Amino acid sequence: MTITDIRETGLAAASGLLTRPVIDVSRLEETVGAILSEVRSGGDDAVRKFSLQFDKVAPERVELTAEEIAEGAAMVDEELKAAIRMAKENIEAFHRRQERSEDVVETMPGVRCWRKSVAIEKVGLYIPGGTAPLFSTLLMLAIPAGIAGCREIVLCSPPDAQGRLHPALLYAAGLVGVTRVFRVGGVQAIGAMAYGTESIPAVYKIFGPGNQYVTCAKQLVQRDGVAIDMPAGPSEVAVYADETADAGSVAADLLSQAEHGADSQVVLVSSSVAVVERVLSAVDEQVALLPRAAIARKALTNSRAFIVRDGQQAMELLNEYAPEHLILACDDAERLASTVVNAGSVFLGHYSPESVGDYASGTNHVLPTNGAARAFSGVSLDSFVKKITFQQLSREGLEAIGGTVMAMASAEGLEAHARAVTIRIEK
Ligand code: HSO
Ligand code: ZN
Repeated sequence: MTITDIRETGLAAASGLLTRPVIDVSRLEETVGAILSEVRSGGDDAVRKFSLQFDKVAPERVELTAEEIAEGAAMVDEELKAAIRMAKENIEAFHRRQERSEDVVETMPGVRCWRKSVAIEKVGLYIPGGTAPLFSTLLMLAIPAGIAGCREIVLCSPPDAQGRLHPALLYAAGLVGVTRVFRVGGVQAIGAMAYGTESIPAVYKIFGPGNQYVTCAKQLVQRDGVAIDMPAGPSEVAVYADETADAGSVAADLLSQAEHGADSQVVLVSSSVAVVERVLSAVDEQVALLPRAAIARKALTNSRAFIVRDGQQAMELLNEYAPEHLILACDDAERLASTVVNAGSVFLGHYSPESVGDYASGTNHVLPTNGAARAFSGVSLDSFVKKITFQQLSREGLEAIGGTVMAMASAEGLEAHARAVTIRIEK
């Protein structure tokens, strides 16, 4: 971790250090695009071919039956089941409160306008594989999808060498109302959900993280009109720690993000040189104890610490960086939090580790990375609905607004627009 002192130089000295490693998907586009178009034309056969080629496993039947899901789920121990249920309750409680009914607005007498949230009928959720697939991410996606009222909630995830999905993933899928489960991963899974195959239904929006091939595939299917949640980049956390912060806790927070992947980014900001030194030595101690030490160590090599003048300069730097997660490990966390303009999710004070939000407090952990927090929000109930506007005019309403529409339509040279009004009024 490099330490940069910006107390004298100001933010300019930091800006080069805050840039993320550039992931250039253009060089992947050809490969990924070719797989997608083969899946589009070849359906299940193509999915099978690529599953064998890339994942070395391709079960004859890709969809799991209800019995298979229940059998897998039954293997989860009671303690983990209870934990998943509690997380589900909290995520559900938080996302349910995002439901809004909007008022009918009478913009002029007789001109009534309103807006309604309507669920996206079919959504696809992608959960990457690995030793422990992130079943928590399935909760973060399927729970709001269920609340929104999505009719078809499709899950795709790559199976292990025996063709099985992780029991906890299956338990979570059963709990949160996933409607169909497929053991397919990679670009072929994204293609299948985008275009549909004999076995896998096409969906209208695809959610979930993945490696750069999966991310590239999501971006490419978008060009064909399939919506996506957001391009997922490497995970990030930034921590602002003042003198009251506990070095061990801050170190653990930094490492909890670093252990996600070798490309994860962690940033530490403090006005105290002593705090930075204490945190970095705690990081050194703790990293050695981690099962994923090698990954975390790699991530730490592209991570940075900054010494700032005060909380205000810290926030200028952090707003510039726009982290996916921001932890304010300081005394006046609430005051600083009110000045956050760019961040995916913010954790206030000394007792709010990011991992709580990752799993169980209720907020969503699918968040904008790579600086996207400047303009994008994390996944929420809104991600699973469209907002449709409605309007209804009375004759009086049309008479009142007609002159305005006619004047504007004529000025744009669009006479049929004007006529649509006059023909009604003149009747
Ligand atoms: N920190 C990740 C989410 C996650 N953490 C899942 C543990 N499991 C999102 O940035
Ligand atoms: Zn995490």
